[in-house]
Amino acid sequence: MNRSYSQKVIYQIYPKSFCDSNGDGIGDFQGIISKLDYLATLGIDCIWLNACFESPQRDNGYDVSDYYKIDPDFGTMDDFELLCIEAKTRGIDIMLDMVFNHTSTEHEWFQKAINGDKDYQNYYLFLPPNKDGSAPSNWHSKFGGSAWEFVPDLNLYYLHLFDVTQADLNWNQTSVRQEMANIVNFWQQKGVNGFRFDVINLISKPETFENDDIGDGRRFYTDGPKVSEYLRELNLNSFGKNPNALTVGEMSSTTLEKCVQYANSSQDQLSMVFNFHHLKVDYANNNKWILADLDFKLLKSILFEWQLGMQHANAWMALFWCNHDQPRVVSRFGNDKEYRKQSAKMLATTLHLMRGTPYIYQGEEIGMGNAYFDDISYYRDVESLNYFDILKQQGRSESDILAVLGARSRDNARTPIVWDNSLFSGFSTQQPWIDIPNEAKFINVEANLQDKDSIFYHYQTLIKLRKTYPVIAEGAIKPLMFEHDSIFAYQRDWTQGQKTQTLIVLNNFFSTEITVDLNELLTQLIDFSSWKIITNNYPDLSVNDQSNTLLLQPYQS
Ligand code: TEU
Ligand code: CA
Repeated sequence: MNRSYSQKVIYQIYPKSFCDSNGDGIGDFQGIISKLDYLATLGIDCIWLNACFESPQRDNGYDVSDYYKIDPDFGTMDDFELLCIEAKTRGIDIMLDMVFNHTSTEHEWFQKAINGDKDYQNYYLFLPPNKDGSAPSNWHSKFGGSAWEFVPDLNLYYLHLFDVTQADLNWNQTSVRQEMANIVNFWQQKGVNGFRFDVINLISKPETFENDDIGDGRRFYTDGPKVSEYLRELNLNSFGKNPNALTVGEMSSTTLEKCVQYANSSQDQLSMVFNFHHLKVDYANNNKWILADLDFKLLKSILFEWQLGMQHANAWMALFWCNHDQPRVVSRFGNDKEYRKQSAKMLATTLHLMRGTPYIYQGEEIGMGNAYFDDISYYRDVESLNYFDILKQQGRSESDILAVLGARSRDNARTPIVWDNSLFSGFSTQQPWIDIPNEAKFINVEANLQDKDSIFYHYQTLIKLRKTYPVIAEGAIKPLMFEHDSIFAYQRDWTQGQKTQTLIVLNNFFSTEITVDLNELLTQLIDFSSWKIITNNYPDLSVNDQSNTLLLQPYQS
């Protein structure tokens, strides 16, 4: 079945760091409005706005205190509605971030609960201590420490899988599920068609809470038994009635089987899913805070496993390298020193021509890299600040921890967009909430727009290709040259009646001394004569650094 959104490309904006219009050093909606023509030039179809409802900002908006209000840092409801109108006049839809697994402890529901209101205590996971006074289970918060916080006045613990100020909601309560549907419907009535659901596969908690003696507890609360039931109900009671709805679920530590279920072809739950397995291939024993080199074969096997698995089930997935929680891909999997431009383009081609919906994280389209902050005073992210202390307590040296943060901290993705090389990079007129790394200055939007061979125009080309060739939006995928230890290659095939299209995508992932003659490789694969090269970085086709080539067999008459 065709999916209306298979040709779409979604651009993720972290509002705090995109563009500041009123000189307070914090990005805002008026700032985004001022850059909509830039995004229209790129050619994207939808803007995913990271969490922007009223929040104490302990986790930069993923701690919501009011789902019906825009956080004043970003502007007013009028500013939001103007953003929607201005985006729509450019053919761009808006996707909002629905943080439904937990609320801020400053939310009125939690405040009522903590003041003794039993109905609202049932909105959360409040549980009595064990007989020995210990927490209901030994689970860890993903931001470090226990996942339970004791409230002496109530003699109860509450669950927080993330920060202590982010209390998990009890989706087993019908009233909670109704509240969530009401929130989606409120924003749909304002013309919002897109919804990203934050860690939505964590909402089905177990009936009983037991200790995890082999892990941090995630195996007990991840992909719980009622996730699909809750998603179907939310679909029926809110976005499922909207023919233009586009929904994506962030799936934490999930499985391919579960994602096939959540994003199946009947679309009774979500349109598509984010999964993160391909972004753990440089973790040593699955630990984000222990650096390991990119395991390229593992990256290929995971991406192709998911591509083939979702294809086989006719389910749909998001395609992404970066987001606001991940280090920047050109620094992580590319080469932001000698081959920034080539590797950024190569990574974009590898991803954008696969089967699924591509997401571009703000700044990725101009090759922004990690911040590499070398002092803890530059960091803002609660997860990074917590782990700075935790890793020190574990005996890691400060220089080692800063090296790890420099590579892995979520703040790497949250530095302000560099629009030009002026004092505050065209982001603001004063010092931003988080530093703009010095070496970033020469990587800016203005320079990209002036360079016809820039990373920006390569992304623009990829977006145009997706809208031009059905083989990209709808075609089947199969791996090629899987055993090759530096080429990432695959084939796409599409047929409609008498029309066929075949696309071969070859990417040299490493800027090593390996001289890869794509020409030679291609002739091994295909009969060159009938093929049209529609884009490549290097006309001679034989490259020894990071580049890519893609070919398309034209429509057969
Ligand atoms: O992230 C889910 C999540 O697990 C993150 O903690 C992320 O995977 C991890 O930091 C990578 O090391 C979502 C949001 O995207 C994130 O910004 C929020 O902090 C988190 O949920 C809690 O709402
Ligand atoms: Ca501002």
